[in-house]
Amino acid sequence: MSPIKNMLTAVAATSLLASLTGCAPKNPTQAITGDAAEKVYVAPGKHDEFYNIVSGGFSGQVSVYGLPSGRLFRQIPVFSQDPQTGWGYSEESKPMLNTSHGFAPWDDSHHIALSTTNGEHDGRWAFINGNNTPRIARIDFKTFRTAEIIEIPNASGNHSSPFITENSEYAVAGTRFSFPLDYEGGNVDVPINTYKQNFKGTVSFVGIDPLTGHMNVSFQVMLPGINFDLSRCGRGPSHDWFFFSCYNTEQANTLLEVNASQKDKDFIMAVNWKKCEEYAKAGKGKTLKVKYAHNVWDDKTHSAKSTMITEVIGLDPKELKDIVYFMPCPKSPHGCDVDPSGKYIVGSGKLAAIIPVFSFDKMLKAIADKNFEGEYDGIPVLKYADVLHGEVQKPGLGPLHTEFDGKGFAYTSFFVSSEIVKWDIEKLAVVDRAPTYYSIGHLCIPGGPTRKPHGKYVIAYNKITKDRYLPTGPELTQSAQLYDISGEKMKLLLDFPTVGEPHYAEAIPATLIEKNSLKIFKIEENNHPYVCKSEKDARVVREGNKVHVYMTAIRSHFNPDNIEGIRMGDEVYFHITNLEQDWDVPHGFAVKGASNAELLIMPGETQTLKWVPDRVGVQPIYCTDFCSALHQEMQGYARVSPAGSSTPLSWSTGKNSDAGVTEAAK
Ligand code: RUQ
Ligand code: CUA
Repeated sequence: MSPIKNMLTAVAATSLLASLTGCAPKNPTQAITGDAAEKVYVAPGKHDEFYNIVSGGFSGQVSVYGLPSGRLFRQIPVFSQDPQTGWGYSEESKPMLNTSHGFAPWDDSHHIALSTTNGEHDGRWAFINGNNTPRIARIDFKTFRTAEIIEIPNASGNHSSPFITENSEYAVAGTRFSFPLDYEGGNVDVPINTYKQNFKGTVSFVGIDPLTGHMNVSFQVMLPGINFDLSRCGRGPSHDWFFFSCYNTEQANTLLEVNASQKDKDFIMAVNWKKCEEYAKAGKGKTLKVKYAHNVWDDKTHSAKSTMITEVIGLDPKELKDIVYFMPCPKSPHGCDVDPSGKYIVGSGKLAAIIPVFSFDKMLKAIADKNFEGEYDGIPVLKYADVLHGEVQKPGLGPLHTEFDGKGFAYTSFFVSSEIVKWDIEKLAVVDRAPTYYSIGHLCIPGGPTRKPHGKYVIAYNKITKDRYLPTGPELTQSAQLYDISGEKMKLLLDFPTVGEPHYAEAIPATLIEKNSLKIFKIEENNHPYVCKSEKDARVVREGNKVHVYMTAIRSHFNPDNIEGIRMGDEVYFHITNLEQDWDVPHGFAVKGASNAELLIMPGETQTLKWVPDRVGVQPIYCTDFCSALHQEMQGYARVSPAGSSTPLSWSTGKNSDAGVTEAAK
């Protein structure tokens, strides 16, 4: 949440406010109208109307809630390891977390972007950014799993990401921190105070394959060294454009809270991505040497593959004059949001006392007239008055983000004054305000960033929850709040806790997703190299000090469940295939003393746990997911003998202990 902190301290520095923590609303027990409970009540056995896909912030995960109930359905590990499923621990999933810095099993995730077709939700994928080690992940709504992660080269902090174009042509990734870039073969070991000369920024356009969803870094735009914060694609008439908020045009390298708040205006940057695409295809870019990881999950091999890529196309706006323009925007803008008509761009200056709304038509006209105020590092700067639709006066303190209801209204979150403010886009007039508890960051209206918002609710994602829930030690739960926006006035309906700090979220009608949800993986389509498609193929194979266990799981036993002949110094790979072909029958797998995780294996899937025994003896293996009445019987043993022992390799299921030597060992 550094943009926020940044804003806060800057607020303090400019002594607009004494409070550093944002304001608690005056009336924390705001009256809830009598029908609020009814409006969020989803009766047992009934389904919610919307999925709410919420960024897990510093947890590096995504959480999935139902709306209006606020019930939590799932946490999806993305840039994180998850010991309950084995994500990031199983041999198959480890490559998903590979980067040019090596294995990076954590990140700081801020924004969700749901795939769209013609500017409307299509229910196929969710994208999320990794802010730290710059990455974008794609989650497949068929499985609710992370299907792909791509690293972003020439970037440091991927914050203005992964906002997406109207037909999911591209997701974007803008570098938050500019830094010395070696793309011109230069030296990157430079003094930090040479920021102005040596530090550079980029925004990358990550192409998305329309059929498979597979991503690739199609091109990047090489930009001056400033901070890129947030972004949104144009829609309808502005379809070909992308807008980014920029701060620190002062190019400060220290104490940004003061030094990056010097100028009255920073920029909203407009990028004509269609033109960029044309230039990239016509070979007008430069080939830059880079190194970045591209990791793809395959639902047939049930495994991930990681590839290192070494080149990217860079487009230089100093040479390609008509791809990038700057629009002056007051006071270190954070949110940069485009309304459903695609005609207006809302900039939210963190320190501004107004909300500027830019007109896309006026921007085009100013560009056509070449009516520039000047250039910033070779990029044309338009005149504020020429591109402004108007300013919303006295909206509140600390505007951050804006969503739209599709009925001509915008809803802006105000961190410092802890409220949501509803205003009329054409008239630029405030029509309603509702307190939040407290210090709201992002907000979400179902379909809010599309051409046709589904409206109905606005959800506030708050940074502070003091006094709202039972205490849980020094750290209190993070929180969301649901408001009814079907009438003229916003009505608070529900508080619900979230996992990790909630940043951006989107909500989508359940009907667009539930019909495509996968129930099982077909065992006949399982192409895992260590699959075991029937119990009779279960076996144990030694290759030097590697022991491969081809194991099956079905209610309620493993095959084999007795294994002998493992020796100290061995690496044991348990490749477990879940033979079930019924919905919702995963099996778990655990071995005593494993230093990594357990596994949760879905019907028809194969997953591998590596185990390096640390002592001689007999260790239990067992299922960790209560799968049948005889789940507690779903267990077995692995015997570990001393290094160099002559215990023969043997395996079995269903041989009694008094039957003597096992079949295989005979
Ligand atoms: S930011 S709370 Cu990282 Cu999306 Cu504005
Ligand atoms: Cu399988 Cu419990």
